[in-house]
Amino acid sequence: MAREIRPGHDARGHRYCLVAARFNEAYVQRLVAAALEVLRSRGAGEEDLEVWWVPGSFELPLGCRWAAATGRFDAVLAFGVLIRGETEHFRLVAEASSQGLSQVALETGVPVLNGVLAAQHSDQAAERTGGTLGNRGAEVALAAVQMADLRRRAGTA
Ligand code: DLZ
Repeated sequence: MAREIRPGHDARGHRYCLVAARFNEAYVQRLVAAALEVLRSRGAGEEDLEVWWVPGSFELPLGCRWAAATGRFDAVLAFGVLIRGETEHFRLVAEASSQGLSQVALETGVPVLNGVLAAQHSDQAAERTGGTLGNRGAEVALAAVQMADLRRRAGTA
């Protein structure tokens, strides 16, 4: 019988760092609040939760890298909201942020979850931060709990 490892949904005994971008902060606050709620409901204690704020989504990878480098966290969650504007900047920041986050995860071995929302307009951001389409922060937090658990079970933590 093959050894099968399925991640659990228990956050007890795991530490999480939420790195959040202040740009479009009203929406990002909602992602962070939903993520914290999930982590607490799954058993994470207040002493196991930290929230670090960076200026914008472009700065998220470096903030996450610093968090991962402390060795204190079982998972790092990045949150930002990009709203398409008139300029090319939206695409550049979105790509840099997404690529940077996966690079940090692969280089450090610490799970880095991508909670950056790229929206066409503010209505779309509202729908996905506690509106009609749920809250992306909650989904990302649940994925973080599973990755932290899998990492421990696999013996790589
Ligand atoms: C500059 C900029 C723009 C135009 N749009 C956003 C955005 O929609 N969401 C976001 O998180 N950050 C944005 N930023 C800021 C950049 O992420 C970054 O903080 C600055 O370019 C400074 O490096």
